[in-house]
Amino acid sequence: MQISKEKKLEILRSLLLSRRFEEALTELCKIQGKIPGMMILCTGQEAVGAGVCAALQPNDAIITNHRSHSHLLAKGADPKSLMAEIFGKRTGCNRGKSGTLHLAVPEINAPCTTTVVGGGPPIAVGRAFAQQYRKEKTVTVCFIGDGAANEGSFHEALNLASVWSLPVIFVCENNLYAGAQRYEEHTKVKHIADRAAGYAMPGMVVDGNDALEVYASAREARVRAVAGEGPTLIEYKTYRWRGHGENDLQLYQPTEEIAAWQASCPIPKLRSDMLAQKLISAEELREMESRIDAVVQDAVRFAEESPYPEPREALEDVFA
Ligand SMILES: Cc1ncc(C[n+]2csc(CCOP(=O)(O)OP(=O)(O)O)c2C)c(N)n1
Repeated sequence: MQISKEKKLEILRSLLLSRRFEEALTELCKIQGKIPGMMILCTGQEAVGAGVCAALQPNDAIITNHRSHSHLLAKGADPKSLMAEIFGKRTGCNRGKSGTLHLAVPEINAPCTTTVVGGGPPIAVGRAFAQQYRKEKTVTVCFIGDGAANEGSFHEALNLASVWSLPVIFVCENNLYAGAQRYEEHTKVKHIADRAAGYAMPGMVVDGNDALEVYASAREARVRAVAGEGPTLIEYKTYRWRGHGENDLQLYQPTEEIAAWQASCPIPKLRSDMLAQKLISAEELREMESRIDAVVQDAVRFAEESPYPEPREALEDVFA
């Protein structure tokens, strides 16, 4: 598949932004009391969010999970309001009510993050049904982990999406672990994507650390979905470099395994390919990186300087 220079630049920018954003969070988390709640990072697996979202249009929706930062940034969330939300500040995208685990950014069609494992697929089916009913030429992407693919809700959602030919793309980020459980301990099939056959939909197994492969596969699934040909299940093989959360000592992840996956980091791969093909010069790359550093520093400053909500604000924007 031909991928334009502009698209490759967009994907590289998105990868770098997500990595820098989470590097900042990794450091901030070490300061006691700085960031409330549990911190769950997607460092190492950013190529999935970057590649998939680069294949989407603004009106396409994403339903994401607890490991959401790269998905939301790649879909176009404002780093400042995302960072402020993660800090629990009033200027955050959810006015400090969601924190990092329940981020919602409706203006980019990311209406909900669900941390209920397997909670996303039924919601995505509902969203895709609405898109089909309104005859929109749009799709919904549902991001889940490998552990979520063992929840009953995942199977029911795939079945219904298939029966109704819904424009939904189920994206499984297989990062080899669900909490502290290794893939082989919780799943017998070699590939999660093998399960697509049971629902008469295409299943794809793709290198999740190759951002361009990710983009190409998601684009193919999107073309099918908007043509009315129904859902696709794509499994991206990747790896999380950090623990399940930042409080996790990762004792169950062999250090050699982490090092091996770090050696196939998606960023240097795309960066060196683009340099070799003269799609970007070393100078332009340095400029891009320093612009992204500045965006992240600005976001952190904004979050730090923003006020916390007042206690009474807890009662605003709630249904009852
Ligand atoms: C229904 C439900 N069961 C258990 C949990 C606790 N929990 C949170 S994340 C997680 C692991 C999920 O693994 P996976 O789906 O592979 O996603 P990953 O964390 O690897 O991105 C578990 C068990 C939960 N949030 N919801």
